[in-house]
Amino acid sequence: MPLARSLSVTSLSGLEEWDEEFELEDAVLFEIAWEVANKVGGIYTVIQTKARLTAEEWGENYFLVGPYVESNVRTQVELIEPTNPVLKRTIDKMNSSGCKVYFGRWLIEGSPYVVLIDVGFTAWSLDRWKSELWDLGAIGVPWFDREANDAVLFGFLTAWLLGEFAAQSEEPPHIVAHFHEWLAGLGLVLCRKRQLPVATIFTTHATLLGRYLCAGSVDFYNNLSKIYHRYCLERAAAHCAHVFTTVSQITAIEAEHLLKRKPDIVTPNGLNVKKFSAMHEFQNLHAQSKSRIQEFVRGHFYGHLDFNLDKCLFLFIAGRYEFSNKGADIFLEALARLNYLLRCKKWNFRSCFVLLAGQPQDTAHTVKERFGKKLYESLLVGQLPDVAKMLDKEDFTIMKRAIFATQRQSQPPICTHNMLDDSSDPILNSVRRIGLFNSSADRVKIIFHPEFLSSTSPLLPMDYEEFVRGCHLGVFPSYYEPWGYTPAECTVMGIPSISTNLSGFGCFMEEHIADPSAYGIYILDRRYKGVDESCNQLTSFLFQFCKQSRRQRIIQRNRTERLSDLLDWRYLGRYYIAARHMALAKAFPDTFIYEPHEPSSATGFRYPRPASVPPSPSLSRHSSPHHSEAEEDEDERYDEDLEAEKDRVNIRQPYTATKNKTSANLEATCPIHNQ
Ligand code: G6P
Ligand code: 1S3
Repeated sequence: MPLARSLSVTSLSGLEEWDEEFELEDAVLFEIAWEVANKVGGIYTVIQTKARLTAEEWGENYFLVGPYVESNVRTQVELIEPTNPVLKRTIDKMNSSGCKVYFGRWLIEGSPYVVLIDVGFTAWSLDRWKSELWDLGAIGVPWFDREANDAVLFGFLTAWLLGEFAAQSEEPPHIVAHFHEWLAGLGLVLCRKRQLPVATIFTTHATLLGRYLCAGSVDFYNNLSKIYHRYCLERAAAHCAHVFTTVSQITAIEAEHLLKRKPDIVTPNGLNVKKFSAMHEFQNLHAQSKSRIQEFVRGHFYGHLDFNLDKCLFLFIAGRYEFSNKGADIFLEALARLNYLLRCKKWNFRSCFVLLAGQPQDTAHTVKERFGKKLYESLLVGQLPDVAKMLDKEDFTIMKRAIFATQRQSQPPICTHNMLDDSSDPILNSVRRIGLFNSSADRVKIIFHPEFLSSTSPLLPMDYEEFVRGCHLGVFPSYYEPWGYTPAECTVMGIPSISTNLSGFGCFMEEHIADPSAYGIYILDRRYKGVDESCNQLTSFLFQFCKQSRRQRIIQRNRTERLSDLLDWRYLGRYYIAARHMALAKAFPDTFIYEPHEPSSATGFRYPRPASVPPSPSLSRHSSPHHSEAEEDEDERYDEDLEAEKDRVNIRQPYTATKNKTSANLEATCPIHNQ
């Protein structure tokens, strides 16, 4: 009995309506990654945020496949009996043949099914499988590379799972298997070698060589023995896939040169955007979170709080600790230059980045409580209080003690933790070199919090999301960044950010927004400028940002938040859908046909420049929100502009796809599309 599944995405206010029906028949989707229910980095975010949309589309026929990690399963997965009879037989068969395979629901939005494989349990097969791999493609995996050993086990086990699933099916099945990153890639290679009835997709989120070549400080020679065989696995998967994808245009270029295959389609990363019913709710959240950050800063700088916290701007950088790849090097240098400019110009504000909790406030609370009690007692007996007696000797002693405690001789610390490798830590060494030590003359203060943020931390009890909301600007001047979730997360929370034209996110926004900086999306040129020039541009972005008034910042945040539809999986998920249709058509040409539309005259959707912003031809000069009465009407005019733009590029019909008639109008929207 054919299954008809339909996907209806109609609620994207800013972008387009998209309502389509297509039949996938009995097709089953497996999405395979080492980061399924196993947080290591950005791939986890991709899969976890996309799950709801994919589960809506594929329903009972969507299965994520990842490694079994007991600690993760305990907190994230509800283990259940397999619901699909074919999959149940498959798992039973594997488990009776010496494997340990679990089935459950991943407790995230969309509650997708997960198949989790305990690779350690089948380690007894490692040598045999490695020798098979050698016979297959002369890829030799050394014994000491634990990650690559896991990749071999995971690869053979996932290919076993898919092969067994096909064998257990009564009718010839239509399986789509989407593999992410080199760690999962071997399963794909084996599917093709064994000629399984599987339409395969391989997505690379970064290339191995790209990452190594860009990270200047990585110990290249001592890592040489780990690079080549991993690269071979990655390249084999890219070449064997029916459809090969990367997460951005910039990584597509990298893949073309380093993996020698041009991606068939770019599948940009989205987020699960939650809209507030009240338009300005996110502004209130900014104010609430900011006051908690202010409290932390008050505590960190106690005894040195000679600046007005209300005029303090909070800038931050966050991410995997790859000092130069993530651009922490040029951020620190730019902060030193900004400090100089602010000191010269005597601007009436300061800036901080990454932040801490307060103490003197406790004393104030204690004295207030005691004061209130005496006031209450006096009123109870019907007398007005004698103000001279409201504070007694003990109150004064407590207050004096608090004041003495705040009189510190040393500067406020840079780092919130004691670092084991203090003398070799690249951030601390950079701070020493640029001499930003939080002295009272410095207009730029630095706090380094070298740990993941958590609401249970006694130091700064905030989750990352709350922290981002309370800041003013996220600064991510990465050199190597295939996509870059950090600025994307800022955008959907209405917080402006700086990214670069070497990051997938930066290039994507540049392509889709007429004047990104007017929307609080500052894109640094790290591709065509030297380091010093880029650093000057970054300093200029920071300086211009610091010069904005509160009103301008509020307007800019509103604009930033308006872009969130662009980053929603409900919009970006279409590229994954297109990749799956392409793969189905290539693997099962008798059942599925993929027909891209003729290229249209549309040039792709672009957010227009906000009405009140004068044209800014130069990338290095950014447009601040105009400070005029006209801003009051801006929202209305913006909507009109957007409607006009939508009509111009005719974005309401991206593409439709049906069984035996899969069609696409991808040229208008896909960054890359080589059929
Ligand atoms: C939000 C709040 C306002 C507050 C403002 C502070 O917009 O709704 O009440 O004044 O944030 O903005 P700032 O950029 O100075 O943190
Ligand atoms: C990679 O994680 P990373 O921080 O090592 O994959 C992410 C998800 O696609 C991507 O956002 C990021 O740029 C890559 O670098």
